[in-house]
Amino acid sequence: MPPYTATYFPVKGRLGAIKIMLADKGQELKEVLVGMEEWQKGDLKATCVFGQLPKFEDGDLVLFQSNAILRHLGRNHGAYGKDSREASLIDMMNDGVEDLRSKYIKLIYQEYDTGKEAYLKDLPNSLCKFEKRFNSDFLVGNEVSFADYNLFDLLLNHLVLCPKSLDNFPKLNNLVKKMSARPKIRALLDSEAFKKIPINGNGKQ
Ligand code: GTB
Repeated sequence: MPPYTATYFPVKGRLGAIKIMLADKGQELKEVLVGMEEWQKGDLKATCVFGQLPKFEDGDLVLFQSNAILRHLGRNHGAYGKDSREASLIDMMNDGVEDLRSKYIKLIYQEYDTGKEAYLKDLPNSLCKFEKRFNSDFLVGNEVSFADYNLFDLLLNHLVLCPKSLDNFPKLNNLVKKMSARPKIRALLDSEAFKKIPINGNGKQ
């Protein structure tokens, strides 16, 4: 039996980075997909701590909040830095990824038709903050962390939103290239199951 179960909508959304990290760490994931009709009945929502998915189960530990899930997996699979100093820096960078993801989600679900041009104009101001942090292939230290998986997933979404979005960011391009080349991540990205899942729930990408 896989140790981990994730319950989520049939989209990459906030589960994408978690799936990429688990694949890279050689971990199996059982997925429970929830359709909107079932969700709108409200029974499952009522059991979710914040009324939202993803839900993540590690044995009898039940977690909500995608970033708490990433941190949990980072702690348990050696992707949270070599010491507490690195862990704090990884937290900081992951909070930055969350800030950009929130803007991306707002664009996709609320402003896609009216706000895409302004979003793309401002995007370099967000991306340059990450670009500046790379002294190696990773955001912090010399090992992959949960923040790298999270940023990588979000950059993949941005390359779909605008294929040229990383053109002036060699270090972000390097992250995408290196992460995509990790054999277990490559296998996930190339799998039909992963390719066919939409990024978002409203058909926008
Ligand atoms: N802070 C939380 C986290 O990081 O986990 C945010 C979780 C969240 O926004 N969950 C959304 C949700 O549960 C799904 S992600 N929405 C339902 C609700 O609030 O009742 C965004 C999303 C929305 C819709 C679809 N869809 O239609 O398939 C997919 C993904």
